[in-house]
Amino acid sequence: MYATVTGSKQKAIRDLQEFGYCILESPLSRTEFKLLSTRLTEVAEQEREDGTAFLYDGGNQRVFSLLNKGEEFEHCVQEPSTLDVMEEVLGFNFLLSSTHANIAGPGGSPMNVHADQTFARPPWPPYALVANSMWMLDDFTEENGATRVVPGSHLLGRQPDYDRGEGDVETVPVCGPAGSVMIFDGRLWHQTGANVTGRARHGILNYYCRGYVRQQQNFFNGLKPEVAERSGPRMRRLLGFENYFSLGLTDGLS
Ligand SMILES: O=C(O)CCC(=O)C(=O)O
Repeated sequence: MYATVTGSKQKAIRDLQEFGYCILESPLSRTEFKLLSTRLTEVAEQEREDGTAFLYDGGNQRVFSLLNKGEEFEHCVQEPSTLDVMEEVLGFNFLLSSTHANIAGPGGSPMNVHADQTFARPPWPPYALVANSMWMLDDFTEENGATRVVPGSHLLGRQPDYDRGEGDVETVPVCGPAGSVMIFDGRLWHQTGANVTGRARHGILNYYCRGYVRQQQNFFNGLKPEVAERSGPRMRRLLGFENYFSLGLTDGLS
């Protein structure tokens, strides 16, 4: 038995330490969930209609830069109980690295097995530099392409070695009811599963990094000004507007 859906922060942290991931019970009300899910579906449909959609792997779709695409996504990246667990993995004043959606469509193929800290050359330190969260906007099942993981692989502290056949390592699906949030260590080997159903599996990936790691998205360049303007202290900190010790200073001042 690996990680299971939990409402307990202590169990979540134990699962993260042992297996490299945990699954939190839905932190959203039904109304909040509906708003988030509806907005993602609308944006994804719109991008397919207007020809700007990023389609890949035979049926899958990425929707990038969600913060520019609806206030619902601003609430999601700041959800307190997920940030609370994230802080256990990434430490004080961690940052939002990026937020985008991955929709595993019918017929979509599995992604290659990988860990999310590809940018870091080996040897990796014995802790995560980044961590991801997968917001399940549909029930995640083995059939509809639930994210698959190699439990415990975060402790290997390296990427799979494809030359030694580790790209074909056995993975297990991480299933949970719609609304659940899987949080996973940046060193965990994982992949999108294959969706063999007739309906899309929607997930939002809110990806975070330590306060001294470069963010995946350049928010100072790409974020709509109105999003930065309406952001409160927590959001400003996540975006990188606050300093991290002597990093990120403005004119030599914190
Ligand atoms: O969509 C998923 O289930 C996982 C996506 C993923 O592995 C990634 O974007 O790195």
